[in-house]
Amino acid sequence: MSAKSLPQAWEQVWRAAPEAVVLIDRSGQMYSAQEVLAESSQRAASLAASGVRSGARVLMSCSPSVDLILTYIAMMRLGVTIVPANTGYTDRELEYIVDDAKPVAAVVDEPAKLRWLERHGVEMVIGPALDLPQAPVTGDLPAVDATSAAFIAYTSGTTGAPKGAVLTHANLLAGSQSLKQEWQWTASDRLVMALPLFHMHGLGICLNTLLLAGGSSVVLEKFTVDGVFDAIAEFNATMFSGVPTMYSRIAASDRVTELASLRVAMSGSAPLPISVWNRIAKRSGVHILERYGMTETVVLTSNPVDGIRKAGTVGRPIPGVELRLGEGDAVEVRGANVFSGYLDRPHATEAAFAADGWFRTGDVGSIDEDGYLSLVGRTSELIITGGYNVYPRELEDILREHPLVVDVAVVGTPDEEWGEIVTGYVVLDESASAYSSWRDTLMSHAAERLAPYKVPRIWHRVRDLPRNAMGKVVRSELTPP
Ligand code: MLC
Ligand code: AMP
Repeated sequence: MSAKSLPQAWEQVWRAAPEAVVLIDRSGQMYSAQEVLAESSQRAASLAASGVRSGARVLMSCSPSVDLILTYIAMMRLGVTIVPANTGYTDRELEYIVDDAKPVAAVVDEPAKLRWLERHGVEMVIGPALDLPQAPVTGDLPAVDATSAAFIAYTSGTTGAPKGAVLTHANLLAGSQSLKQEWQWTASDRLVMALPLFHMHGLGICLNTLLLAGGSSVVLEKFTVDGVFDAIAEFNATMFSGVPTMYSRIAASDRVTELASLRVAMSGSAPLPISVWNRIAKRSGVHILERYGMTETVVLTSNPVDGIRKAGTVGRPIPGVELRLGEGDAVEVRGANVFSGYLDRPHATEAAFAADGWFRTGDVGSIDEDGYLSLVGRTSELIITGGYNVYPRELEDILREHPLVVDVAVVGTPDEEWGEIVTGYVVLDESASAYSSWRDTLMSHAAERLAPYKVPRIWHRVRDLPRNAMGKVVRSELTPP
């Protein structure tokens, strides 16, 4: 029987090969398919007995661990709607998501977050090991509804405030099925996972697909170059997936040659600089496979596993994805992987789709004679730093609240390691001249309200901001004084 949802497909894979290794923690402890199945059934039973049932929304914000993955699998099998959230979010950012998605429960690993969520009315707040009373496992879990929401993943889309992109079980299954095929992912593959498990890259692209392929994963709590190479060597890994900042650090390491032992190394979430791609190719012979995805769509295009990988391109549409260039070369897509809309935001959802139903990605592209897509720009002012998205508007609004700030514009300064570095151009109040530490003052103001990766690292004090006739800041004309 062909599966209608990812958890159903995973179960079929685990039942067919119960002895296969699925998860490996850093100490080398291995978890087989039957252990994953039994443990996730147990956790699903405990959750259900505690009142978390199919359709319940559960916030998930933890650093990566095998324990977290077992709880995630249990929630997916139960039909819970998962609301992933960055562990770096401040209370203010978390409050927005809690108010918007109204989760009934939360899985978090920081005691301060736990207490904060309890105070904010989330009924059940638990750790990733699910410290709940054990409940008896009674029979198989009912199949989850393929049209129900599996993730509500917050993203700002092309503009405006964060919105919850609703991805159904059918969307996630379609995304992983086409990736499995495109990357020829098999049960003999072993992935080194060093990505956060609260964004599409780690969760929806890597973890979901490796479980579907029946492969295994070494789970690292944090990315370090040595940690990744040690895990590749110790556990004979075949795959690694990272963001460009990780590859920039890998390219600078003497161990870069060790990439050659992998079957394939993938990059995504932000543009991989051609210089980094070339340096890795020259030093290790490895051609990094770059692909392009989005929270709303899982993966859209990929360079090939067999065939020519072109640096600076994101390859061709993967199976099941249709792609076209619309007006102004805007990238538009269609496919079973594309999300169903933003939570409770009919206007934003309507604006995100063209009249004939194609999703507007907000990226601008060009397609070469072999059909490879290059992303040449964005229709929004989005900044991507180290694979995380930063929206200038959110920061500008917060900085404007500070009495020292008369006017402000936030842009990305190109950087080989981070892709872009968040940079603030500020017009300061006259009184600031007497203030030698205005930078520190503004940085603390931002850091109290926003996740660390959003805080500008570069600051320029300017007399005024270049504006067009409409009064809009002309970002392209912003240059350091
Ligand atoms: C950490 N810092 C960042 C940052 N990550 N600053 C800007 N941008 C980032 N991305 C801050 C830290 O808080 C710290 O601040 C300082 O930088 C140095 O930290 P570090 O130890 O050098 O950084 P590290 O912890 O190694 O983190 C770098 C990283 C991480 C690349 C490993 O950013 C990361 O895991 N990125 C992956 C993001 C991701 O998963 N994106 C997927 C989105 S899904 P201080 O002040 O303490 O010094 C998507 C769809 C798709 O886009 O297609 O994939
Ligand atoms: P997110 O909203 O976090 O899912 O980020 C999605 C955005 O990341 C896309 O719309 C692109 O702008 C960008 N992106 C993802 N992969 C790539 C890539 N390989 N090259 C360039 N940009 C990318």
